[in-house]
Amino acid sequence: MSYFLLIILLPLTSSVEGQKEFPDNFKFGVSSSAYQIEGAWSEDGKGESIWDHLVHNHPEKIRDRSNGDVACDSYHLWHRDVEMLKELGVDTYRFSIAWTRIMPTGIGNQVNPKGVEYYNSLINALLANNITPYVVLYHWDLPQRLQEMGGWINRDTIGRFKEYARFAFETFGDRVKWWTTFNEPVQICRESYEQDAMAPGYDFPGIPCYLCAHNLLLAHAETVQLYRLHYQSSQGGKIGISLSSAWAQPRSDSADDREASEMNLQFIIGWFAHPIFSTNGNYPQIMIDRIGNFSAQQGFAKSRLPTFSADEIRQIKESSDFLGFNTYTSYMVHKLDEQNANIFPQPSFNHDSGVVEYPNTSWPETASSWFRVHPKGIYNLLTWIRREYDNPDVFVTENGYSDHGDMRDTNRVEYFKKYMDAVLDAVGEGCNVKGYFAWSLMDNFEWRGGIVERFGLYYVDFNHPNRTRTRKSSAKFYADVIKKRKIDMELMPEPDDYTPYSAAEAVSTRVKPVIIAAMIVYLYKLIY
Ligand code: PNW
Repeated sequence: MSYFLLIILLPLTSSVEGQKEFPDNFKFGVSSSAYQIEGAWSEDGKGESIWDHLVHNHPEKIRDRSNGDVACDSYHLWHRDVEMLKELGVDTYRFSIAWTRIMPTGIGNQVNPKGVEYYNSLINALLANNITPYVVLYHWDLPQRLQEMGGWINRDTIGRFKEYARFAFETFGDRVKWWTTFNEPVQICRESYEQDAMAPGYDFPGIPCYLCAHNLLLAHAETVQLYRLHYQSSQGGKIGISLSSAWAQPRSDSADDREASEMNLQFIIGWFAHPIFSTNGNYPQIMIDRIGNFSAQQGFAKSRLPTFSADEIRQIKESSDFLGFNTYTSYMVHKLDEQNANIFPQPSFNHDSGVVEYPNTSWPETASSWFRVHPKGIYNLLTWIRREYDNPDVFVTENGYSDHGDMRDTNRVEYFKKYMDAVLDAVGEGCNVKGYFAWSLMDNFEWRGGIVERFGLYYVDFNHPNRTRTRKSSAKFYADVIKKRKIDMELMPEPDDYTPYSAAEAVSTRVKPVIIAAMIVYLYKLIY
């Protein structure tokens, strides 16, 4: 009898185990972005971006006063980057193009051939190694010249972006088959204009962030239309957008707290996803209503949330072949009520959304103040997206962990185990998740977090002139997941050996040439 049971149960358990494997066509990758890794900020004709401008004019806004002038120096060291991608065994590499490297002012009358050459070399090397390039057109580094004309608040920027995108499709589209227009529009608009948390760093709540988002959505849709009309059938690629959010965990099971979570997700994800991925298009009704009502109460002649025409709603709807999604963490949420009515300025995005976010102190901390570990969050988000937008194709385009640079980065390994396992749970329930990109290939310039907050699978020695990269435990762990297509919960690999670039070495590299030169001069004088 017991044998009989065993025979029945064995296939069952192995099929449960089997669900924990990544599907055959699931793509694994790593992500990076141009400003965070390339360096060479003004080399070979590159123009100034808003990040170059911010770090040079306001170094005090960066946690350690570092900047991306050299960063990981990938402009020169991309061969090594490709080698690392091969070591990891990834199917695909997500990186961004610096607009100012190929169009120095952002305006299409001037193209920089050296910049084009750089991306051509990188793309060709990836393809030669069987790694699919997954290219982001805009990861936050707007040309400074365009910012001086109003940046994303100016409708003219839509056309400028389209011209840049057209050039990219024309130049790289024979080889690049995966395009993303924008990385994280919420960060681009809210953190840059609403809160002084990104470049250009305005602190102007309640108005510009909605104008920025409106123009970004139009720029996205027009660019996708351009691609679909002129390039998609001949080049055979796909085009989408990467959105982002933390999971909003209701403070309690009460109807009010659950509603706060829904409001938060509609304001953060729905702001961009509803116009593109919902059946009816346009902004979520809750945003239209709340911002409209508050605007009227606050004495505005019309809503601070701009209005799309019927044609624009149609154009934006379905303007993505896939949904890229970045997530790292979760927040606790409850509604803004009488007791805390005055914590946000009026008007402001936070006041409009009517939700208070706060950290759950029982979730483990990371090196970033905004970031605590809560693996269930990614599962909740993926299933929310599936329900809300009729199960679109999703790529997790960023997910990763920040510490202060441990080589034996056990916390990062644990993070990946749990978060990837939660992704598998979502896949098991039918979510169309097609791929996963770890953030990030290597430690890099973490925006306002400088180089203090490190997200890399590879350690980068920012003191070394060669920006030496060394494999952390997490790099070996991720390579194992990719190879076996499942997560080994027991595995904790040892990192590669790493010797920090010492002060003595630094002095000797700089002093040696001086001593040699002095000796030559001395010998010369002695002889003649
Ligand atoms: C991403 N959140 O932003 C960016 O795309 C990267 O450039 C950056 O280095 C990385 O995160 C790490 O900070 C975020 O919802 C987007 O909590 C969303 C969230 C956090 C970071």
